[in-house]
Amino acid sequence: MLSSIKTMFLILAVTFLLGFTFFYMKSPVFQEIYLDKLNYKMQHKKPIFQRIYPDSQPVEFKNESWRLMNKFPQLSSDQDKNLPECPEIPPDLGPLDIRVVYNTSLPMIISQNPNIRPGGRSRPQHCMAQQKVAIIIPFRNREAHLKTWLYYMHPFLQRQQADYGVYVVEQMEDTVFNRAKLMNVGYATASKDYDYSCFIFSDVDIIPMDGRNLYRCSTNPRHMANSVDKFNFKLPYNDIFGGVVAFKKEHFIKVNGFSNVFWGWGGEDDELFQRVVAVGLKVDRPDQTIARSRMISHKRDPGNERNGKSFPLIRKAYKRLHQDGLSSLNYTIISITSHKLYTKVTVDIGDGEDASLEAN
Ligand code: BGN
Repeated sequence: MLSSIKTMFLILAVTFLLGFTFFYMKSPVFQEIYLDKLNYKMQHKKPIFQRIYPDSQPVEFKNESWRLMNKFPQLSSDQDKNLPECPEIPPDLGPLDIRVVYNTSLPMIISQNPNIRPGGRSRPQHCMAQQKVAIIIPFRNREAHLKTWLYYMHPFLQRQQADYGVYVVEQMEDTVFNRAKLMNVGYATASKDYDYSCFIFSDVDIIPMDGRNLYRCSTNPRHMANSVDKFNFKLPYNDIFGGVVAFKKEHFIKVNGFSNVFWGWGGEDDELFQRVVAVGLKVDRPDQTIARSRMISHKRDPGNERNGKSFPLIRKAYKRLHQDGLSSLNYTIISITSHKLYTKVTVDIGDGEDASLEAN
């Protein structure tokens, strides 16, 4: 009797342990810890993060005054080639008051930003920007978030004396969302539009809370949103590379862009990080005090459920790198529309049926 109770107890304990291990290994917590370790195994390359510290003293703004001060007028016509170069660090930048905006409208944002040219383009009037920056935003059914993004980001980018254009890339069909592939389409479309040297890949719901977080490229690919309110302004895991990243054109080509095979939420940014490590690049991160960013909270969108297949894909990133990405990108542009505040690219990227083929 006693021994059968013992046996039953043992069987229960073993089952519990096995079950626990199984679910733990499937959980994002375990996978994220594992992702941090992956680089050490893979090619024995240690990811190196370089911190970028701002040189300038922060300037304090009252409420939203910074949005409406047109201190750095941008240009609405052709630029004089003899202008001096803009300074490395634009003057008068500092922490910003960012909230979710409910009471605005596109006409209001347009009237508050008179120097934005069609397609959401702008550049400084009194100096020549050192970089030409394309901002790529993957999109589907997030009008309210886009409005908040435009409301803050046009004044933000103008204050930073940026020569920039905004590209909103919308997945047309009702199939599972593919953020990474939309980023690749944005890159390809913007590149045909203008001689961009720097590409910033941004979610529509992340707004930087400090003007010193320069939306431009640095020596290495740059992880801008490394201090998000949703994660208490800390990194949830060391190798996180999500939200907003900036790539020099030659670096984005070197990593062959994003993978095209990530359908659904999660992992495509971790995979991009593996590509960066695999080609021997480092990652820059602005200091966490200036990288503070606001994420507009929302429920997970329908059609963008967690991608259950991302973990094995991330582990094999270095194997697929040259076959899967910009070099294998196929899509059909439905329309390219020049709105007053952004260029809207509507695209048919398929439905992932061929994903297993692409992944090989
Ligand atoms: C991670 C996601 C990232 C996302 C961050 C922050 C995955 C892959 C399996 C571990 N990674 O869990 O894509 O940016 O959370 O939300 O899902």
